[in-house]
Amino acid sequence: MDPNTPDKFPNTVNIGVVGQSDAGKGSLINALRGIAPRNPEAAKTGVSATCQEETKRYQLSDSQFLCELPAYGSYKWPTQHFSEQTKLLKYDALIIVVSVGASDSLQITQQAKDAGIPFHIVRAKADRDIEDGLRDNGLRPEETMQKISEEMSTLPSRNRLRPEGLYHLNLASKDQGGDKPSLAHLQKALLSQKKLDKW
Ligand SMILES: Nc1nc2c(ncn2[C@@H]2O[C@H](COP(=O)(O)OP(=O)(O)O)[C@@H](O)[C@H]2O)c(=O)[nH]1
Ligand SMILES: [Mg+2]
Repeated sequence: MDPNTPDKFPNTVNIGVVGQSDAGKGSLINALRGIAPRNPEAAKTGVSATCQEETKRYQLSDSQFLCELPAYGSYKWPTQHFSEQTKLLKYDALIIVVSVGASDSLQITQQAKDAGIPFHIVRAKADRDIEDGLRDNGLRPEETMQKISEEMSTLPSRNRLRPEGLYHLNLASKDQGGDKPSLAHLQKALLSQKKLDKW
């Protein structure tokens, strides 16, 4: 069982960041907090941090926390028991970080929807997608972005899942380049997130 489940912190707004290993959860948290990856207060990122043992909490505002959940689908955190072990449905909002299309996270997205939890879908590594698109299919950056944005919206709309927002971001560049407006949009949405009053 995860020791840092959201029910232990009933007086804070708990925003869960969930996804498979290497999806970019830690990098997203650092970008949203405006903290460089090697800052001592940053979420650890990269190879050494991909198999996290428990949920880690990072302050976003006075009352709000971004909570990096362990990667689901790992040996210690099989997808089947993940939501029960992390008390996933006790979060006030979820950011679902998808790596390969959005199908890997369909189950979690569906659970969030059924529980009435607002959720945002983020795909990181837009810069790598652009490189791959060029190398594999000779696509221009805007063509790759268009293709992926269609791919990202197909799955939720086909399954009647309504994310608060869909984002495709480059989290690697120091200033987030052209992705700054998108990131700021997500940040603003999160800062206005209140405690869900259903409990
Ligand atoms: N090129 C690129 N690398 C990224 C991006 N986001 C994350 N990464 C890298 O991908 C690896 C995994 O990221 P991390 O945030 O640790 O993923 P986590 O396991 O989901 O927490 C790290 O080496 C990051 O630096 C991105 O947008 N672009
Ligand atoms: Mg991580």
